[in-house]
Amino acid sequence: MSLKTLGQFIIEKQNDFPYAKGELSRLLRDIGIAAKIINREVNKAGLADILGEYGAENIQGEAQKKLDVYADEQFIEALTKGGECCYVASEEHEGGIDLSRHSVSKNGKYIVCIDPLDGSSNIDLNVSVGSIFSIYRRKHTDRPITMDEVLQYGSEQVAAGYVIYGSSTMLVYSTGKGVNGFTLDPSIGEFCLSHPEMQIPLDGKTYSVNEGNYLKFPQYIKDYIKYCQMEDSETNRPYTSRYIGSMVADLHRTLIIGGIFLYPETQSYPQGKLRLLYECNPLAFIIEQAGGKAVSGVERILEIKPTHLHQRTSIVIGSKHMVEKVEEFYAGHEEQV
Ligand code: P6P
Repeated sequence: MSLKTLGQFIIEKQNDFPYAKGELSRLLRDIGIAAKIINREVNKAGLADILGEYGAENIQGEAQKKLDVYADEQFIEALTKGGECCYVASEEHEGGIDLSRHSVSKNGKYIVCIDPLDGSSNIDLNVSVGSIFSIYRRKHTDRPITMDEVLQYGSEQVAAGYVIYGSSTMLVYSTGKGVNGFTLDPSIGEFCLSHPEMQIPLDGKTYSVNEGNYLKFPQYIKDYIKYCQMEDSETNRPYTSRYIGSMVADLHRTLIIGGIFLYPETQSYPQGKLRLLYECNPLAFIIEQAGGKAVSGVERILEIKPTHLHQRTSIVIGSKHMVEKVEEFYAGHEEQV
């Protein structure tokens, strides 16, 4: 495959959007630039004094590590300078950041929701972490941005993607016409197309869930986990259990080889733990574009009505047939109630 950089690919695909004037292309490139800068720091985190508690706490009440803050700053800076983004909702900020007050961004057409460094508690353990982004079109450019413009359904995303800082650094994204993966070539400092037209297998042999929460799961989830563990050669069971505890890493594996990832509601997180706007919606968009499925248990993730920036949801996501099996267990449970 001849070398094709992210920039070349974005421009080439711009023709997929007849009315595109290049704004989304520039926005995606801005995100790619931030990812390369963050990658540089993530890769040397063990060396720099960037490890350790930053002292502050983010709105999740979690100790904010310096790398979280650094990653957030890089995305905000790249999006502000790029001028295509008028508003950012970030895991690291309680409220959104209205960039439209900056002259360069006042006509920005896009709203970006980001988890700048997901799984950052794993940084000190040298486990893969990731950045997740979700892009919406601003609905009204003739008035100040309102929260209802930010709280759009996941199905209204114009683009979404993630960066995984792992054994190699990859950027995987979709603009609604399939999923493409780019691997960072450090020798030239470019993301290069390495995984064109990614498709998630309809079936997999891996299930991914924090089984430490088993006793707190709803009954239909407990029943499904037992189903995964039962011997049945026709359906390749028992499945293999794999849980990294970094959503981007667990989802990337699921996208590549198939499988299912579950973070159900528990007593500790009655709405589920993972965030709708900047974790579940973008990853659900990607997985659906790759031929998979993503539900909360009761409904399609992309059809959940957002009500606030840091809203949580339960999620079951991955290979289409595996998610449908969980839905059967849910329906069966509903009948029993
Ligand atoms: P638990 C990381 O903190 C994160 O937000 C996701 O990346 C990950 O999937 C999940 O939380 C892990 O949560 O409760 O299993 O440690």
